[in-house]
Amino acid sequence: MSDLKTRWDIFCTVVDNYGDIGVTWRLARQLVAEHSLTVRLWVDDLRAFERMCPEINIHVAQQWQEGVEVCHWPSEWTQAQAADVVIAAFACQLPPAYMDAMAERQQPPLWMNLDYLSAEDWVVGCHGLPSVKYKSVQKFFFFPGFQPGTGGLLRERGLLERRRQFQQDAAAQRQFLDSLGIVRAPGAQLISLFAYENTGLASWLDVLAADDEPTHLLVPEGRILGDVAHWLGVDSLAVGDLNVRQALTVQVLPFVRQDQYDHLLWCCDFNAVRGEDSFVRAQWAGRPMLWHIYQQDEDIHLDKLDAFLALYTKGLSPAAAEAMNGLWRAWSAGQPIGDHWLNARKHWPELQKNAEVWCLEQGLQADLAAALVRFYLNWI
Ligand code: TRH
Repeated sequence: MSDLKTRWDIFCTVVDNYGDIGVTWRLARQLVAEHSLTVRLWVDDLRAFERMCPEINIHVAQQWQEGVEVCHWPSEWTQAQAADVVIAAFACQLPPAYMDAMAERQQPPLWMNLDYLSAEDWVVGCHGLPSVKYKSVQKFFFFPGFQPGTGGLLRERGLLERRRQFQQDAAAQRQFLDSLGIVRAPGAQLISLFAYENTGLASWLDVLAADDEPTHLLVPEGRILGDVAHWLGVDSLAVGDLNVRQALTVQVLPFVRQDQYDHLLWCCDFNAVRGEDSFVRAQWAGRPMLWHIYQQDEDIHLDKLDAFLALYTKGLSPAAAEAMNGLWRAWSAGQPIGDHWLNARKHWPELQKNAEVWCLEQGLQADLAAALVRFYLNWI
């Protein structure tokens, strides 16, 4: 596959937060690095991008980053040549002039919509199906997913091996944590917390503070900080702040680049994540985790949550599965989770084993970038 000299265009509109750019940036880099493809990434908002890739110059229309041609998606679209493969991420609307350019090509491009991640069963039936047509150009649905028959998950080559080595290397972990100014108290469990605002947080922090075992909670800058500050009884929090309440140390971290965030997840005993991309990365960390799902209208996110839980807890004993279900559902509903946390702790070795087994099982699937390339090869 590596000698394919096809040109790929990926379109990303940043709806909110970091998931849209997080997924497309990861995918673009991987298509270049592992499949030697020529990739342009069109992004409408470079500021979100800059947070996870500080080299981004938000003032220029075109730049190269890690072999990817990053283009600022202009509000006024001037003529651009359409690529051989066009990916519209998360149902974003392509510029009409670009759609015409696609239709004018002698050989129409492969046009795909890279959809949101869901564990629901219907995804298997819809993955790869034709969607709408624009003139001669057919669009296809491409669904990431956890089950065979879906497009899989983003996973770079050798990721799980790198993760395993890092988790076995105490010195490398210490060096990494040092680089972020994290000095783990002896015997403290490390927890990372990346979540949306959550009224259930206080009950969790109460329990962690009152625990016999120490906890070091690492909170990257972001939307949950207000709730953390409220619980601590401080006006605001900034990067580097360290607060101790009984057994709980709370430290605010900077927003780091994606690779560093991976290493942070690999160091932690437990990761609270959100959205889509950090959720997947926590699974690759192979450690117990908690998902704050992105809220959608009419509570359709709750179906997604339950669909994932059904798969993820399949190998657990009924008691451990119940504990996980309780914890995850309460967290995503903004309800108190203190008791659910204590309940989950009773099943810790089982939850640890399950996280590792789940990760290895998912690692057997073709990764999403490889599945996209395979889809293209089958299509031509
Ligand atoms: O930021 P998110 O909530 O993003 C999204 C968007 O809201 C999107 O519109 C929605 O559709 C989707 O959720 C479901 O969460 P996510 O997906 O985890 O993206 C965060 C990205 O930020 C991910 O790529 C990891 C990255 N990241 C860093 O690079 N450094 C950091 O320090 C942290 C905390 C995250």
